[in-house]
Amino acid sequence: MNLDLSQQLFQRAQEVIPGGVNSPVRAFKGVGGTPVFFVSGIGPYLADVDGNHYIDYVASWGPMLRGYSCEPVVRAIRDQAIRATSFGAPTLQEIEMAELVVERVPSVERVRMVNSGTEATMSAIRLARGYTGRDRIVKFEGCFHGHGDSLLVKAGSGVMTLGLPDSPGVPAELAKHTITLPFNDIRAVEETFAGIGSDIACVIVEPIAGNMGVVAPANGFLQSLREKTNANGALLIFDEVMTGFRVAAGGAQELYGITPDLTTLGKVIGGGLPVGAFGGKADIMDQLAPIGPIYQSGTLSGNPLAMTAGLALLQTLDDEFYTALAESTTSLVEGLLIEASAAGIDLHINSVCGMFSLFFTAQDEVLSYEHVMQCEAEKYKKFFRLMLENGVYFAPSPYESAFLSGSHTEVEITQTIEQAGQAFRRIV
Ligand code: HOZ
Repeated sequence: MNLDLSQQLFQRAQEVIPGGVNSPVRAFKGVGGTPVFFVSGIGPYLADVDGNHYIDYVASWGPMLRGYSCEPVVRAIRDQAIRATSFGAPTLQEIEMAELVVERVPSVERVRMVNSGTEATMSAIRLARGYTGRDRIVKFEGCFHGHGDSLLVKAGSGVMTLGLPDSPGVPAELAKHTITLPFNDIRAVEETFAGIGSDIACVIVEPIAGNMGVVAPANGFLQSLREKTNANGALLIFDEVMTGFRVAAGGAQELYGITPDLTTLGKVIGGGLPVGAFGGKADIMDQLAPIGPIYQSGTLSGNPLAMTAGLALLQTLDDEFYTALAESTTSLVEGLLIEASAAGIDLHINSVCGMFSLFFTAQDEVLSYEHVMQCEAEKYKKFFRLMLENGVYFAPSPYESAFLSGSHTEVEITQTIEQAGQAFRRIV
């Protein structure tokens, strides 16, 4: 495969952009080689600057739920761009988006728009601290909630990919308020609450972890978080930046039947444009300025371009869509496992409707950061490179989720399984 132009662009980018990228995982440090520079996408396919084509499983890290260049989204963006892209003032579109979120996401009675998942989680943490009058927060190993200071402690995703410990620049005085527990460890949660429960402002969790690869909640884990936070006057925040509108219309909270106090949402609700949101119970959300004392704001928040694009996408997502997405995920996962077994490769795949991760391991289950760290990341790197060379683009890190869209048909799934079979035989 010829990647000459991508290589040239990466050289040029490194002169003016730190590491040549605007988000670390994109630099391919987790998998080696040169990042691919893309020019266009249609459905499940991407095209790069060198004219190569790929079946894509990154989906812009989630939001391309119907694939690239989704017609209603493109039309909505074009029509809105002609009118205006931003006013910094209220619009009808932001009410329609808020109404849609409130209607579909079970725990949300009020919602505020921001511009990224990071902004959403930072704001939700501030709100939880302001509402409870407490400073301490609990998060889980391997869960990534954006790069806000309080949350960049034992975070997954990019920091795992690059093998970085906690980031310099986060004041120790702030980091000391963040308590990190093992994901899916109910006993650790119980012990923590037994010790300092009355100091905890909130527990924040990805209800399905997606930033150490996909790790679903063990039976009873989310329920235990709900019970302990309720009993101790702490808030429960579900970070549904990845899972919102993806694993079900109402996100993971609908799938597992657990109602958090606050929910953070991200890129999906912008249809691929930069958006985030946080929402929850009315009495908590109404503590925000201008009616409450807790401050949060943003010029581009709720801008009509992103709202219109997001609405256009979300309005296409019905029950049939989720049923079909779950079925194609199962069929791809089953095919990959059959090929791995035929090639003599130890492979475990975690998946939940449209999200999946390949763990090269003989472990029967991958339920925690510890389990993830026991997997053979080197094999993922080889797998990634072989798939890329053969026109299939997976996440350039062993610690990210792969994403399927509604535009992946049997054709792409069969081709992916065939390519994977060949790759597995070469990495034994
Ligand atoms: N770690 C991010 C997704 N979970 C990567 C985002 C990006 O590089 O765009």
